[in-house]
Amino acid sequence: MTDQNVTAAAATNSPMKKLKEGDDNNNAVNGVKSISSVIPGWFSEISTMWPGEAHSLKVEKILFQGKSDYQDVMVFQSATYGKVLVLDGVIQLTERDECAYQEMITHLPLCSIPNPKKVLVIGGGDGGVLREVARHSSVEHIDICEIDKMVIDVSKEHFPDVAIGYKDPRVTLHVGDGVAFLKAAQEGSYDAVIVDSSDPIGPAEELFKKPFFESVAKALRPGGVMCTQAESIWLHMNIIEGIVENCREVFKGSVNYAWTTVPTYPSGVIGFMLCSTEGPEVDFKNPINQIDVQENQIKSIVPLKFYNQEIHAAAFCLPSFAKRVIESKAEN
Ligand code: SPM
Repeated sequence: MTDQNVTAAAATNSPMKKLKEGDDNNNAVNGVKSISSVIPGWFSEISTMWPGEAHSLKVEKILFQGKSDYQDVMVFQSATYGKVLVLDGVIQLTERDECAYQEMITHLPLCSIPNPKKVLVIGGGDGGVLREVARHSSVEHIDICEIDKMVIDVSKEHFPDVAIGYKDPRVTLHVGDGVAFLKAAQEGSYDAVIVDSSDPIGPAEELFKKPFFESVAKALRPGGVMCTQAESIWLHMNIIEGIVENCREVFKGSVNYAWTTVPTYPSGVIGFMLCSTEGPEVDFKNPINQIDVQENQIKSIVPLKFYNQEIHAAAFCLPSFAKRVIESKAEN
């Protein structure tokens, strides 16, 4: 394989033609060139964020391709992971393993504080985090601020079991910039803020910077919690170090790193930064809430597939190489 082949396969930022439902993967004219030319008929996730490697999925059918004001959006039917949502060439979720991410990013923070009532989701336009927040009967109000309406619309059409979160009557959707939304938020008004972002290249870049964390901390009540997507210990220790350093300076309560397995994310794992503001102490490693399986306000919601109390506690156990770096930045 030449460098030229790889570059061609990685050209996922180029404008894409919107395809009709059912256009298939063998039609090279209809934009299918965005699918990998490294392995024909497969999607390869190639990025400068994980140089020298590319996880690939066999494509059965491309269901949607479009370009929003912010990014390229694609949905395809894979041979082994169900439907796949891709933004700017990077897999955001697959039907088969999305539970491992959405359940953990939501229940790690919400099971760690007593009676969360008001929750803000930044990003998360697919609705999966909303679906998970909806499992908490103490919650009275859920705001979500997603910048890209195309992600919301495409998710409602192609991922109804994920976007089902929007059906919860406690949800208020704000389409707009999460950074601006948080700046304008009332001080001390949220019990929890969940930042379900894409990677720090593209529209989500600001969500990894210190001023953003300062806005989050300001919007939280004393002893309120944030959980944010915090990349992979195998690929991004430098990014993680920066996040931990910033969070340690901003959040005066607990600062902990947890992780989960997501087979279709690069390196197969992804982490979360969990922080609390000064106030009632939060022990993230020992969950205090059970999820009430009987009381979902959305009737057809699927049962939990991944999260349980044991995996909650285990998520904070770090391999030694990561522990050394993370704990030198954050001692808890
Ligand atoms: N609600 C699901 C949205 C997913 N948001 C996170 C996506 C991260 C994708 N990149 C993973 C790269 C790991 N280093």
